[in-house]
Amino acid sequence: MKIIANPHHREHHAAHEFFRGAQVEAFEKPARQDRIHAALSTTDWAKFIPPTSFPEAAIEAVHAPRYLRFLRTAYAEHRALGGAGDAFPAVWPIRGMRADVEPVNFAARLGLYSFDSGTPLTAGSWAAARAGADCALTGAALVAAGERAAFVLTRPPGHHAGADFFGGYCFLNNAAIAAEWLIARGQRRVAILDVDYHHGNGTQAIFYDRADVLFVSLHADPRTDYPFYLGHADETGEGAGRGFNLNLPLPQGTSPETWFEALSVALERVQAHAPETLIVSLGVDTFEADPICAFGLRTETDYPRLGRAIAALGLPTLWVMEGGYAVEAIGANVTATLSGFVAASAA
Ligand code: OKP
Ligand code: ZN
Repeated sequence: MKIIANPHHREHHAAHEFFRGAQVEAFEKPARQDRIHAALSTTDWAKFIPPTSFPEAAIEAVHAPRYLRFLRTAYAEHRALGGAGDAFPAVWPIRGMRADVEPVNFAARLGLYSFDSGTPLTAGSWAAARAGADCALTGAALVAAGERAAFVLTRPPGHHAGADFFGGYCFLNNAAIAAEWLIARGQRRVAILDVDYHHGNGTQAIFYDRADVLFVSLHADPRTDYPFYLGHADETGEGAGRGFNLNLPLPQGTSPETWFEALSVALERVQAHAPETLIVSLGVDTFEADPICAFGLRTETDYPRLGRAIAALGLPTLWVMEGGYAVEAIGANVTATLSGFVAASAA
């Protein structure tokens, strides 16, 4: 399987984030991709390739031009104002306030284009995220050209980023950018299956009123878990998209057995959509020892089973890396998933 690894990911390295009132080391850190890369390198099937450059139009097909304009220069603006270290938003336009007027003030724009204070904007955030989008597009092009599958190995992740906002460690929605590119290239139906522990609120929002891109997600119940304000079971799509959004929220402590029952429901919905391409937002923060999550998946048994279950669909598949914060196990968990997929695809 070809693996498109983001060569610029290390440029996004947050010094810290805030956790329960304290400054802690950022969970979303460069070692995540490096560990996955090292683990995949030990297999006999992983073929690493660099991304090719895609035009800005492929990003603008998903993200608002004014948001992209902001992101490109945001860190430079922060520094020019005397900002030291990473930029954290501190003010947001909540209900009843205006989001349509772009403020002049930098802090006000930082809040307009974000939804949490847990996503440090660093000197290299744009470079890393933009290269990640190229990785996703490169992978989409490979699968569209007939590859059985490809894996987009990138960070920062993407599934929390919406058309015009960042948050949840995400800036550009890699899975959505890939899906939109496939549709623009003439595919009629694409499915995005999000198995990250957290609900992919950005991906859901981007395709919520559309029937061509199905979004299906298994995740921790937003009543207890991030991103809190989206991801409930009654969110089924709107307008033309009614019926093309499926959320399967699960309680904290969900066992592998229950998780795989929900996966079966998700896979049935994907199959019914008959997509020309399946995009999997792969988060391995469902791991039993993840430091910020609470599901129970195990390295040796459950991740290969996930890979096999996806392979059994027989669909051209683009895997896109999202979360996973147990850094010492992240390489083994991703490799186990993709190895299960590769073995079952060959069979
Ligand atoms: C991104 B992805 C820790 C609290 C959690 C946001 C979690 C984002 C997860 N300070 N902050 O879906 O894995
Ligand atoms: Zn996650």
